[in-house]
Amino acid sequence: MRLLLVSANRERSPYPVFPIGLAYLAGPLVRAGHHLELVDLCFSPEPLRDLADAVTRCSPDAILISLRNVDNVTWPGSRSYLEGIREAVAVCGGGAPIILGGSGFSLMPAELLEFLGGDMGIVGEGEEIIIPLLEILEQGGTPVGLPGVLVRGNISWLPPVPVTAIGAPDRTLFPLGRYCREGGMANLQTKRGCPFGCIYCTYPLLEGTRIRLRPVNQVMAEINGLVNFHGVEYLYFVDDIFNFPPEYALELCQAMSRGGVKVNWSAFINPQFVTPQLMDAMVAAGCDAVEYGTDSGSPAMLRSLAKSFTVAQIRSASALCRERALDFAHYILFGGPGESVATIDETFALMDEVDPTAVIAMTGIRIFPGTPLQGQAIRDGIITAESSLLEPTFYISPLLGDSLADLVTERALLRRNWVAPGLEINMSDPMLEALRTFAVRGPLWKLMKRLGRSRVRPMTG
Ligand code: B12
Ligand code: SF4
Repeated sequence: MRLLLVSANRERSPYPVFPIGLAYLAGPLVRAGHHLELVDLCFSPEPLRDLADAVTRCSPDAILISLRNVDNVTWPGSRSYLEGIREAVAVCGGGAPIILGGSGFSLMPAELLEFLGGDMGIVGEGEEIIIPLLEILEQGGTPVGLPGVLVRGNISWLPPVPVTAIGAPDRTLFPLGRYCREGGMANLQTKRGCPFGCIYCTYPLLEGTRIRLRPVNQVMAEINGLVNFHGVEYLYFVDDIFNFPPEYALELCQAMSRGGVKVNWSAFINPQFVTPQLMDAMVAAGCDAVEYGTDSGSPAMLRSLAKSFTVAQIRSASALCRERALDFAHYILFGGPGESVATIDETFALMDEVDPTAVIAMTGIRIFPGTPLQGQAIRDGIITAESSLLEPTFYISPLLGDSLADLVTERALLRRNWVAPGLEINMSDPMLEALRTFAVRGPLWKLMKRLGRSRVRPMTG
């Protein structure tokens, strides 16, 4: 079949992110004998016109649209992408069947199919199930009853079947060089799944709770290809948690060191599973920055959010970075159940003490269907069981309400290393675009200490 692959993501903050999810579909589709064309809307000045042109040029038998993000999960500076995606789907409509998929889509598939107007969708991983789905379409059938597939007019679906052997993405069709130039890095994945249960988190819903690892030699082959063939200078591991299980992370880092790979990289890591040995191995393998999904410095809030680690582990994980002069950021989520002025102060105090390169603070927690936070928000009267969560909806501790923004703003403005995207503290879209012109490799927050306070916009209304 002639297939048009559409990457609908146009978000460039904090930087343009290579559409690795769609690239994961490309290999199996080519091997199944399909002819692929790509339209990537990220860098397109006139996305709807470019999309319409691509549909006319390609004359596809099916159109596959990847929805990575539905909104920017940021409060109060919230941005929904749904209207733009709906327009894109409309431009594709009227001819070939439209198949939706991607992490954004998988969070609320039935509502999104209804709202956006596609013909069918795949919930969760797409690279295996897309093949039988297309076979059925080719034979003139309707793919009702395939796991993870929902069809307009028949939107109940069977649970997706997890991919057993995760392969490598096929990046051939995609503008990898441009993503590296403008985004500062390429991305790759070594595993899927997260066995933890933080109350707000969608990752276990998207990837499952059972960890599936890729063989280290296959990851090494992908890294070598990216570095030696594509000239990639910086890598980001998109794994939910790079250092879990820690033995696997250690094995991969040792393989990277042994293989003499000349590349720097960063990843999200969990403070509970860092050891001096693993940290040394990561640094030896080229890691030059780590991001901790810390969420809070308050013991009560760590419990409330069901984090697996303790304040003591945040302290020791931070010390391990400082001792190695490794740049590190703590990501904080303010406003969860039980957040109060006292717990906010505990977090600021802990961050002052552990002194990371950057603290990235989000205020308010986006509520997604199927998370324990949704149940909590219903119990607290923030939403009802019937509330649609398509538009960005946030849990904000009833103890604080809208004062949360001012409380965090006041405190963050006093500190040089705090970034609060929703409050535009030390981060705005123009600032990010400007910084990227300096050809920075890796995450921009690494520049925090060197830049000092470069832009401040207090929330004055
Ligand atoms: C790593 C990551 C990041 C990194 C990316 C670094 C990098 N260089 O790649 C960073 C931290 C920068 C980041 C930023 C953001 N992220 Co993010 N990120 C992730 C994460 C953890 C993994 C994404 C990934 O690469 N997965 C690996 C690929 C292989 O999986 P996949 O894309 O889902 O693709 C599979 C399926 O979805 C499906 N599929 C994909 N496309 C298609 C298409 C079709 C037709 C079909 C049938 C199937 C299909 O098949 C694929 C293979 O199995 C996810 C959470 C998660 N666990 O999924 C959040 C996630 C994607 N991010 C999210 C968001 C919101 C953002 C930001 C907007 C946040 C912000 N305000 O900064 C930005 C946007 C950045 C941008 N420019 O787009 C949301 C998106 C959903 C939503 N809520 O809107 C997620 C799901 C997390 C969440 N909060 O729920 N992110
Ligand atoms: S926040 Fe991290 S550890 Fe917690 S469930 Fe999500 S991915 Fe897993």
